Order: sequence, then C-alpha cells, then structure tokens
Amino acid sequence: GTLATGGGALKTLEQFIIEREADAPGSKGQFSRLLRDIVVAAKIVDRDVRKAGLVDLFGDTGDVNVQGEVQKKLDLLAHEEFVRALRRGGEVCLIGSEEHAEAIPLLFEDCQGKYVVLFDPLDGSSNVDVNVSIGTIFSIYRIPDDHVGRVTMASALQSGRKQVAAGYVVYGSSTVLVYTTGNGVNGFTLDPSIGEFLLSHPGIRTPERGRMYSVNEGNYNSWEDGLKEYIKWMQTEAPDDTPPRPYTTRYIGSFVADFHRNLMKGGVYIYPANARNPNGKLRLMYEANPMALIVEQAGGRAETGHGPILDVEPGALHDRCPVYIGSRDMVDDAIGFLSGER
Ligand code: AHM
Ligand code: MG
Repeated sequence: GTLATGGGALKTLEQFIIEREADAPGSKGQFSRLLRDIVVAAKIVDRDVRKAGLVDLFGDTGDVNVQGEVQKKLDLLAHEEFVRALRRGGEVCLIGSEEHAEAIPLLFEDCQGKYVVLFDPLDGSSNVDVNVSIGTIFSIYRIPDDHVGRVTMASALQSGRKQVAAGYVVYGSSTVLVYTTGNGVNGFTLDPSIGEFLLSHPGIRTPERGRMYSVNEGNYNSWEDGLKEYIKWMQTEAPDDTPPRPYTTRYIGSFVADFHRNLMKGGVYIYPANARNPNGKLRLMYEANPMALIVEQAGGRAETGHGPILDVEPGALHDRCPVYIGSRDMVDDAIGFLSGER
C-alpha cells in the first residue's frame, strides 16, 4: 500500500487542501471551504453506506428504515447529506443533483457564494443491496461574474472545460476520494479509525494503454458497426501485439468503480449511444464531465465519439452523452474504429 507507515508522514486531505490554497493566493479560502464541505459530506455518506447492510437486521435505525426501500433511501440520504453540507457552507448558490427530480436545480436566494456544484450523490445505486461498490461524483463550476447575485440554471450550463474542480468518492473495499483542480489528480484513502482521508495516491497518472475494457455487452446488437468491430478486435487473439490480445472484460455496473479501476490499472470504459438512447445513458454534467476532467488530468482521454466530452455545450442539467473514457491509446483505438479509419 502507499499509505505511509512506521513514522512516515501522513498527509490528511484537510492539510492538502490548505497547502494547495497557499499555492493559489487570491482564492480567499471560499473554494477550500467548499472542498472541505464536500469531504465532510463524503464521510457522512460513507458512514451511511457502511451500515446499509445492517438496516434489514436492525429494522428501524432512523433515516433508513423501510425494508425493501433501502436502496432508494440511500440515494436520497446521500443527496440530502450533500445538500445539507453545501447549504451550510454558503459557498454554493446552485446545486444540481441526479436525485433531484425533474431538472429542478436548488437555487439559494441572497447567496454570496461563487460556486455551482453538480453531483450524482450515489452512482451505481442498483448495486447497494448486493454489496457491490458504489460512488459519488461531483463537478464544481465558478459562477460567471455577471451572474453573481442573479444566479439561474444558465449559470451552471458551462462546458466541462470550465470546471474548476471535479472528483469522485468510491465506496469500495476501502473508501477513496479522488479529485482534481486542473493541476494533476490526487487520491485519498479514508482511515476509518481516525475518520480522515489520507493522501494515498499522489499525482495519479493513468497508463497509456491497459488490458481491460468495460462495456455492457448485453447491448451488443444495438451498437453501431464501428463499436462492434472495435470490441471484436479486442477479443481477437494476437499474441505478438503489445499488450497481447485478447483484452480482458471488467464491468461492475457502477461507473465510479469501473472508472477508478481503469484509471489505476489502465483500461477503457464505454457507454455508447444505441438505437434506443441516441445519447447513451450517462449524464453529461455530473457523470461524464467530472470523470473527463480527471482522466485528462491523469494523461488519459475522454470522447463522445464526436469530439472531447469536455467540449460539449450542455443544453440542460440532465443531458446525456455517449462516453469513451480511459487510457489514451485505447480511446484512440476506439475512435479509430468508430470513424472507420481502422
Ligand atoms: P445510476 O446513476 O442510475 O446509478 O446509473 C448509472 C449507472 C452507472 O454507474 C453504470 O456504469 C451504468 O449505469 C450501468 O448501466 P447498465 O446497467 O445499462 O450497463
Ligand atoms: Mg449515476
């Protein structure tokens, strides 16, 4: 493991955020406070996730108390914890969440905050009740100067390039928070015994090529030909290739967990357009964009099939987009097949 032991220096996420603030004079601390609010919310959601399996055993434990509705409840609980933390902090005037119905953003009146936060509070939540990894994804924008004091949803509708920060938390065999402020990517592992995230993955770089591809192959028949050919190519034996084909499939069905594994080990994650869903399934603003910023900052690539995800101009909070994301050379391969160049 990379956690320093035996008297080595352990850097907490709190310390890291404060140090980075000193590197960026003029930020007045509002942004650092916002990050710290998100960290607190992540710890609370982690606690809720970790006890989710006990709810059925102990019945009425408070917030999550209706048998059979645990999974839905945990989505909502995570949403509420994040909203509470962000509202308390006062740095955020507008929140967009996957769990907030019908595209209604949460707009705070008389808000002096400079930031917008868009998030998916509990991604992959169909995996909750079978004890498989889930996650939280967040994206932070600065409110344009001429919108301050009269913030509307339009204040949030900026391309992913304009994100000032993005991150995710994966509630896996351990809880890891990974984020970027556009200056590299760093990962922190929660030490539950002290309740602190510790810097465990400094300066993450994703391999240029990995061994794994992640896609729901059950949808094969609805794919465009280029994607079918790409997947077939990866499955075709070629012992002299580097790495040797066939590649390996890994698909958890939690975007955060699939993305995190591929980021660390190298790989490509695909959620393509298909006949029924011309823009795929994943949401641009709080799933694709934050992961795209992270992967580019780690040396990888993120495409829709028609250009970089980060260049897509959003039309609405809950827009979707096709996603080809991960190791640079693997996304290059995919785009090559899609465009018919290969
Ligand atoms: P959710 O936000 O409702 O959980 O849906 C998004 C999830 C992703 O985490 C995951 O990668 C994808 O949906 C899986 O979809 P599918 O079951 O179609 O493969
Ligand atoms: Mg989701």
